Amino acid sequence: MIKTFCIRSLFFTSLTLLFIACANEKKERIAMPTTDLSKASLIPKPLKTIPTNSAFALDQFTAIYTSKNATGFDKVGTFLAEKLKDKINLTIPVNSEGTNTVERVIYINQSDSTDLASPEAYQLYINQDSIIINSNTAEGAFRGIQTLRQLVPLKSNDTLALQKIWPVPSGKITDNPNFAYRGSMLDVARHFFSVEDVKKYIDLLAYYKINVLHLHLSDDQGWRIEIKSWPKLTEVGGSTEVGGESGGFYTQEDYKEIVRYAAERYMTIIPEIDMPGHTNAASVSYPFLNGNGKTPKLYEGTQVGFSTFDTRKDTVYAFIDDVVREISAITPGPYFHVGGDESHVTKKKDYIHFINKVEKIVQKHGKRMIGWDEVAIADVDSTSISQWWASEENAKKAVNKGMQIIVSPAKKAYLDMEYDSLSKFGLHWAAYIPVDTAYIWTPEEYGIPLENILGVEAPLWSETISNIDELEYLAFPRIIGYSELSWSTKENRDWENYKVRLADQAPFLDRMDVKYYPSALIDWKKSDYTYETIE
Ligand code: NAG
Repeated sequence: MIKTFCIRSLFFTSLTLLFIACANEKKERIAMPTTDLSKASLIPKPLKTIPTNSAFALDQFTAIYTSKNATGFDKVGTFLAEKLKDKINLTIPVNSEGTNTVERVIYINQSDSTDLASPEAYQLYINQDSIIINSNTAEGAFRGIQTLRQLVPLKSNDTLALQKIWPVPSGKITDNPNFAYRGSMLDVARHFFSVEDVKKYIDLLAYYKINVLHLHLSDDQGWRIEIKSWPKLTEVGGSTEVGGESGGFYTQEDYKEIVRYAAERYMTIIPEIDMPGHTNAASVSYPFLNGNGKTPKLYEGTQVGFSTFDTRKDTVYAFIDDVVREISAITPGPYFHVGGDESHVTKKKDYIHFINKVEKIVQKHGKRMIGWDEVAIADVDSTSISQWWASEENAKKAVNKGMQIIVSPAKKAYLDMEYDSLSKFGLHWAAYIPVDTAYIWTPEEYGIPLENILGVEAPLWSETISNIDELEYLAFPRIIGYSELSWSTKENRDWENYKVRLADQAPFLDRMDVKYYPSALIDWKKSDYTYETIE
């Protein structure tokens, strides 16, 4: 028999949480299975996990309460309720008052503990009758509920299933990311991806606590974002893509929608306009931009390094100023990526002059410049950031300039590299990157001092993929490993242990209709103890 008790009052303050519940009858405990939270297939692996070997009974008598007057916490609660509804079709009220059927509560509580000083830190306490997520910020709470989502079983055992109870393993998790920057890049220039596709990718990344999506918005083959002062960029430059399909572009409203959607998931969007090389599509639209004085044709191939802006013309910088201004105005994040890679036909001194000038433009519009590792040969500021992808020498130059570095070694972290010689999509100029190679490395092993490492990013170039299924084939499951590489400490990472947890992601990925590269998840042994199906 289900007993009820009433919630008399519920007060949150920044310091304490006061919850007074009174049972109008003595409660009978539902027999919960013995669990072992430390064996749950969580990715990325939390910093510390202490199991207490019982379980929280998630059912229709559960409610979510969030700290009052704490910015963003109510939305985090609603997000959790929506995701639970999607996963197990259970409707859980959020901050509803006056219900007398609540037996168990999930609190999402703003704390001011100094232990949780870093913005993404959280604690997750799972007891028999309550779950408490503590964090100082809504961002930390959001990361915490991703962990909780992974702990809710899709199915429970027969008896509990009959009672519509989903047992959540009990214990205490204390968590905090190792690196603040955990990203993926999507090349929407070689092949265009719709707003819906990008949103799906964002959703998947957020589940694994990735907090940056870098959009490569321009290249030789396409210009993908509306610039109101230079409309031909998209009218002409957005009209095609690799292979000659019709391309596409984001209106500024589309882009704002992507930014809003990402922000709801505490993810920063970084726009990239690649220059002075990789600029054929811009120069087709406005031929004065071109460094060789000729009017180029639209390009549908996959070569790199043949185009450049004219780095000596003032009108080129006036153009760049407009582009950076318009994009910066609709980008709340602190970064603007200027590309800077493979400018093979730009003279070195022109390249340096160009990057120096463009850095000032980016700063004038209130952003921090990021560039591919080549930018370190210019006189860049220590506040700018180098994305190391190829040259160790350039990485050293960046370190000597005091710059922070995003670690994206093509040999390990390029999602467009083939898994092996049988891969359906991808390239292999840097390496074949099977799922284990993608995971078994550390961002620190390349001699970049730890204090210079901002984080890790896995770029997905799109020369060989043209739809979301193909994108997912290259990204999944390797991106899940990059999330652990950037969130979890070195001590907490172990391939054999990870491999089992990764295999346990299959039910989630299937439910999300992700067309992942299969062998890793199908062939490998899943854990005996998967929380997708507690037996
Ligand atoms: C590099 C290019 C990129 C290309 C990719 C393919 C960088 C920074 N530049 O040659 O334009 O799509 O490889 O793997 O990666």
